[in-house]
Amino acid sequence: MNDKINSLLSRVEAFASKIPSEVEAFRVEMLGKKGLITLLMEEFKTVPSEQKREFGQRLNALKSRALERVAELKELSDGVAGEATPLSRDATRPGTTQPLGSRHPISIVMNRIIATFARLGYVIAEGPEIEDDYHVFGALNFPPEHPARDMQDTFFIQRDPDILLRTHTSSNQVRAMETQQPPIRVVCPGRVFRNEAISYRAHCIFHQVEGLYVDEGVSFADMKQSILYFAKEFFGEGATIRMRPSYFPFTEPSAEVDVSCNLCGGKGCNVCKGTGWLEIMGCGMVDPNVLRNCGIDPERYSGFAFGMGVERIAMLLYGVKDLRLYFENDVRFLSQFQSAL
Ligand code: 2NL
Repeated sequence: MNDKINSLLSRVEAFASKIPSEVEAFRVEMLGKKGLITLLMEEFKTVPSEQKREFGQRLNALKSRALERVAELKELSDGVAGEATPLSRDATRPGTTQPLGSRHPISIVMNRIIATFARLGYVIAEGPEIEDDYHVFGALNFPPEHPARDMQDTFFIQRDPDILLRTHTSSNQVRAMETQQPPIRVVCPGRVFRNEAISYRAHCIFHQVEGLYVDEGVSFADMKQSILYFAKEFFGEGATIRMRPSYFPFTEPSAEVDVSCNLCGGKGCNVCKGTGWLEIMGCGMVDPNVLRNCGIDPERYSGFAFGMGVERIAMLLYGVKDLRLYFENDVRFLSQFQSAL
């Protein structure tokens, strides 16, 4: 056993070929299934137990040395003349590029909405996602028994009926009015939370952009023209809008805004469900009670406000049929969206 180990060890040390096929043949001869070292390992089982310790250590050293030697020679054999140049050694090969990340489609749409209103002089106002009842409901003229104040519709924090996740970003406009005097022009982008069952058209977390303009003599006509400007900037010069009467606790009068469907040009398609119109936002003249609650004199000032769901607009814009795609972060979906903003 001793002699066999010594003889194999000298063969391992003496072997020095750099030709890949020879190195491989040597590896098989020594370490293959029926290789010399492998067979010696088998033979080791018959060694008397008092010699097992010594031979075991020497055999293991032999095997490691053989593995080491084969690896060394394989490394040196890379690129030897007569063999194909391995890809890893081709210095003229172009480098691998790291794939660039892309912005989330909701961020892209949100940034575009903000940029459009920024051109009309609106500034961004942000605030907390965890809010108190007053800034989300109280100041906005929600009656005490309004269903939005129910556990069914709003997420409350630790059963405290005063602390909740904001259901709209209007709370930031309330804060803007509390801390500034008119003229006020703000847009409030952000995440909002509603206790809803998740489906292709609803999620319990979504994004909103709301806007508010308060000054002397602000009229419904100003609101209509500002929203028309937004629609043309956002959906294209050919876009037109229409308003339908609606109701919100915080505005009077209130309206839903539709934009002409640019997919079918108004003829009717499956996105606009044959109507030629797509609903894009709600709006209205700020209720005098809301202005008063926020420390602004409704006898002197008036204002309009609007709010839109970013997921909804993004679905219309990109023809996405299932809103849940925006929350799954599947790279195959996300990498399809490109943006400059
Ligand atoms: C919608 C409708 C709307 C507002 C939001 C607002 C904010 C203040 C005062 C008055 Cl501080 N109004 N915001 C007004 C009308 C509509 O949103 O459908 N949003 C997704």
